[in-house]
Amino acid sequence: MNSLALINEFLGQPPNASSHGYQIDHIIEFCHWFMATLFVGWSTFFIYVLIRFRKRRQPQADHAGVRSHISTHLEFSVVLIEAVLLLGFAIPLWARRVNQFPPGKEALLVHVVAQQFSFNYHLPGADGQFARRDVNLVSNSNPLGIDPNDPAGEDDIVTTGELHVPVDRPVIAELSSKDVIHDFFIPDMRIAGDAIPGSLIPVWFTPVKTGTYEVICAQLCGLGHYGMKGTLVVDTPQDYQAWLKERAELAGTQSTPPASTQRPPGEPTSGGATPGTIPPPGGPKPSNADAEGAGAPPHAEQQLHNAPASSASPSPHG
Ligand SMILES: [Cu+2]
Repeated sequence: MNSLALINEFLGQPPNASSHGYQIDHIIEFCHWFMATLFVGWSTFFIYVLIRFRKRRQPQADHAGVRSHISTHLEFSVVLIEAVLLLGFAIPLWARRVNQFPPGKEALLVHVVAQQFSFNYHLPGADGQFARRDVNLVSNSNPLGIDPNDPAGEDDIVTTGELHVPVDRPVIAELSSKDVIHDFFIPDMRIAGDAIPGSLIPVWFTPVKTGTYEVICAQLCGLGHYGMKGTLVVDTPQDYQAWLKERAELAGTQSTPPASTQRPPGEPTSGGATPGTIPPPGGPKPSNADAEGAGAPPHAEQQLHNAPASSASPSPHG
């Protein structure tokens, strides 16, 4: 595979970081080399024909045309190679991706809920149980509509924009969307799947290299599509446990509003909007908006719930 890797690098493909990615790289490389060979072959033939059958040399047109069968054999070979590529490589590879999911106990299951213009992640926490979600409970401080009365949700972890996963463990991401069709795409993991409202679409991958990778939306989903990016951090198992602990601690502070002393200096202690919420479009401007806008450090709670500035716009049209 490495001998062929040149063309993928040339086309700007980032290095693979997942266990199945090399198979996808291999087929992309083979297809590109195959197409490059065809391009050179047919171009050479075209130029040869232009010169060989030019009018000066061939004043009298020959209506019988080509008598040799070389081109028939060539075309048949191309069809055969394409059929082998499709039936022998592409379809079996695709079938393994969609039919052979890792067993539930072994894999890390995460719900990915896309929205204009960010990705939210829902992890089940220590009990392994996801809380019930209800679209009627969705608010700016509860982006996934998690039922606060469901005991399964007490240890659930919700993050926006950044997801951590441990290395060498399969990850199953169940994709859905709150508004329009998005596409959860992690180029380094060689994985992509549409996030469609009303559907739950699972995709899976096993990260094999620690690091920070870009998550992007691969469906034109609105005016803010260009900014719909996130981060996947592949941690060592120890770092992943530390992140889970940190998230669980942050989640524990969710229900308690920050004491007035925790507010940034200059911010009114009461009367403003609740931290972590965004006023509805056209609604009154919160009195602490200026203080927040002036670069005051966000509360931990806001970090947990709020999407990045580009995606926190309350307008569904961005
Ligand atoms: Cu999108």
